[in-house]
This record gives sequence, C-alpha cells and structure tokens, in this order.
Amino acid sequence: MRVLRETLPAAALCGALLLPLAAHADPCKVEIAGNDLLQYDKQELNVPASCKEVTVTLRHSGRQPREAMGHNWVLVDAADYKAVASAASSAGLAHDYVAPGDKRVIAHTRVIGGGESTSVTFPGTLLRKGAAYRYLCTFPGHSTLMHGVFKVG
Ligand SMILES: [Cu+2]
Repeated sequence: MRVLRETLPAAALCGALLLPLAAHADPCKVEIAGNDLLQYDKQELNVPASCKEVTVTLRHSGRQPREAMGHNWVLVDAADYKAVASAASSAGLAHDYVAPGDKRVIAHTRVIGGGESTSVTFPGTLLRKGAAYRYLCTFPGHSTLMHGVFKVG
C-alpha cells in the first residue's frame, strides 16, 4: 500500500478510493467531472432543499491544461443560462471566465485543468425549492455541450 501511494498520482487514488465514499455520505455534497471531450459526466445534479450548505466538487478527468481545455462549474437560473455564458466568454481565464460582479451567477468554481479538482460551497438559502436551475462550463465554446439541470427537492 505504501508503494501504491507513492507511485499512483494523487488524483487516481482520490477517484478510485476517496471520492465515492464521500459522495454518498452527505446529499448536500455532490460531485461532477469534466473530460477532454467537452463533457460533464452528469446531466443532472440534485440536492435537498434542506441543505444548510451545498458543496459541489468538480474534477477534471482529462489531461489537457486549463488554458486549452479548462472547465468550471457555474450555477445560474435556467433563464439566465445563455446570457451568463455570453457575458463570461470575454471575462478571461484570470477571472475564471465569470464576468466580475455578474449577479446572475449563484455560485461557481474556478477553472481547472486535467487531473485537478476544485470545489465551491454556498449557502442553501440561495436556492428555492423546485426552481429551475442550470449549471454550465463558461470556458469559451463549452457551454453548448457542457451544461445540466440542477434540481432542488
Ligand atoms: Cu469546460
């Protein structure tokens, strides 16, 4: 086991052993991954309306650097999806492709590259039960393929 820990990349160990255990422990903590093919691995995420805090962990399962194939996770009202994506595309990597001060963005992670992971924690009070939310990657050109439905039940 000691040899394994030293030779396997940390991300591989997390993916194989640690994250699945954490994922099912708390329904207010959800996970999603993005790859090098402009895909999230989930088209829908669900959290209970009772969550005091919601934590979303984004993992990049690909190999490309963030400058070329960066991904983030941005939560918006479904109605704001296209406008936020459009405003974000010119924000630049330095701002994680989120327009500074964009109040339509409910929560977002930073942009990560292959092998990295990141998370965002936000208060459950920002969410309304049954409202229509969407998440997207705002890296330029990604949101048409990388988006999903976020449900608060
Ligand atoms: Cu992306």
